[in-house]
Amino acid sequence: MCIFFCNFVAHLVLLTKKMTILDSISQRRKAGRKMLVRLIDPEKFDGNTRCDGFSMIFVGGSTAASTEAVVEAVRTKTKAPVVLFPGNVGQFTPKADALLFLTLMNSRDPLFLIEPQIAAAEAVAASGIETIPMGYILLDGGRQSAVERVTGCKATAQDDEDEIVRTAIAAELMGKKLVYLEAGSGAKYPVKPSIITAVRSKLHVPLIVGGGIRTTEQLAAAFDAGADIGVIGNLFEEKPDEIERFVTTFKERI
Ligand code: 1GP
Repeated sequence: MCIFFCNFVAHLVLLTKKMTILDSISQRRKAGRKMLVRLIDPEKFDGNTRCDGFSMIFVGGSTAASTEAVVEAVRTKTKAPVVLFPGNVGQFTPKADALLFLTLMNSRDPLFLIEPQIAAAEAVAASGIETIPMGYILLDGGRQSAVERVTGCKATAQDDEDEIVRTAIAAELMGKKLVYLEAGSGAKYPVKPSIITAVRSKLHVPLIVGGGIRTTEQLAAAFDAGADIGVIGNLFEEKPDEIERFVTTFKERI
């Protein structure tokens, strides 16, 4: 009798518990669905920035001082979750749905490896925002990225597959719930599908890929190789008309 009652209560708790952003990412992954994310740099946002049609919106940039006004404005333009992808501590706002609490895995500088996390910790914890630990791995995309410029972090060469795979495994072992393979904003070429496949084969958590994706073929190749989430920033800023092509092309997969 108690077993039935306890099970019933447990189910009720599960049903009434609000699904987190991470739950919904994991659920989509299990269902074989992909996610198309638009990255909005707060410094480039204006009233014309299209926010509908995406699985999520990431807000963040390498140099912006804050994100709050943009997060609030994005909210009025879409029902999709708005997730912070911060480039510095000042970009934290409790107004977003979740925060990617990231570690720049290939940095060797405590100023970027641990100090921003400690500086933000109290405000983040007190806000109660959903916080998703993420291992962020910077790869060489053919030109110096803003992340490299700002942090001095050396991007890992894409032909060093073993090092990239080891770094991704280490991220998961450290408790990261997401891994992001980043070729850098405005990269000349995106993350190679072979790298994505190699990392995917060793990873259990969802995999995000971004940087330099400019065609639906490149995004399809990333998805086919095992990326769960594709992030596009520059292309949609430069050519807003491309958004419709991506949304239409991937509507059956996202
Ligand atoms: C940058 O991966 C994102 O952090 C997106 O890159 O702007 O090149 O699409 P792009």
